[in-house]
Amino acid sequence: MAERRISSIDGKLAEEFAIPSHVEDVKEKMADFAMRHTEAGRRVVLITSGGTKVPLESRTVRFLDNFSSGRRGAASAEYFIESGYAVIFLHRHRSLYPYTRMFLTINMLDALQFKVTDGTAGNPSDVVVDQQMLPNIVKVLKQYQEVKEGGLLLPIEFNTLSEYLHLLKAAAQALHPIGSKAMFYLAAAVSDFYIPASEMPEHKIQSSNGPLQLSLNMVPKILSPLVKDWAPQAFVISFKLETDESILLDRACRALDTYRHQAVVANVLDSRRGQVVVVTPETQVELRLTEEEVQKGVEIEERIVSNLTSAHTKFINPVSLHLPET
Ligand code: PAZ
Repeated sequence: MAERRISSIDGKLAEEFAIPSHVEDVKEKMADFAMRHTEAGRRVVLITSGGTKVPLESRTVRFLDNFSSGRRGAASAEYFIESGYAVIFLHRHRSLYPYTRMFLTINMLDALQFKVTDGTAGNPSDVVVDQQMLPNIVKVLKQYQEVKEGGLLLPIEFNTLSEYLHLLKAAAQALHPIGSKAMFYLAAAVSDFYIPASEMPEHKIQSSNGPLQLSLNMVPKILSPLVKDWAPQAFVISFKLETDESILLDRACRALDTYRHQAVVANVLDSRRGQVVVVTPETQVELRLTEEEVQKGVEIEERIVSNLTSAHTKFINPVSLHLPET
């Protein structure tokens, strides 16, 4: 029964979601990355980040989108790297990106000037950075360059829901050989609904036809084959977002019951920057920043990553219980 469900999700993926032409190349890249870092003694985390776009027309003019900025995924990538992981960053095109995320609201051209020598500005090859406009730029640039030199971050972009689903499947298969050394940190906000290609109009929907009624199908629950089939030994963390706090923990527990993975990070839309609950089959641990920590610039992602990397260590090396012989 379970096998039939898994293969039907696979079939649905192939039939109803356009396969990106570069998926096999990306899979090979991810597999090489994972193997190289595992051989060097590192663990590998696959982070998904950002929202998904669901097209309404095949020559897409309009689409359904969601709120996710990608900040959680981008910040977490930095903390995972700091904790010794190599990171595959499967993110939505133009969502927040590790390291550059800190400077996104700044107009770069306002932060750059031609160097002034002897009272004259002008050698166009001499550009200086106003470090007041880009706080911490030197520290962040150093970190970024070290990460680049160490090849610790593999960025992979997606845009549409179809791309996301196929690339996540490819990632899971690429990480299969490294077994429990792989972590999946599924922080992207993925649409639950879509219009199948067979039911999608080709051209721009005309407003002259009157009010628009949409009928959306359910997106297949890809966590199921990921956990059971594609990467069965991996440490898998999903995220659950609600706006109604009263149903959050119940939904998180239900997800764990259904998919049998290792943990759910549960959060509420309005408080997600300062408070989450890490739910496992045995525990519910609340992580919360104090007002003082928020003021100091502490980020909740640092706490989430610390909690999960410790849990991953225990997952890889379960403590065997030696009972005294009687
Ligand atoms: O991307 P962001 O930093 O704005 O928000 C993070 C988040 C709320 C998308 C993430 O924590 C999350 O809960 N993702 C899963 C959402 C869901 O499908 O329930």
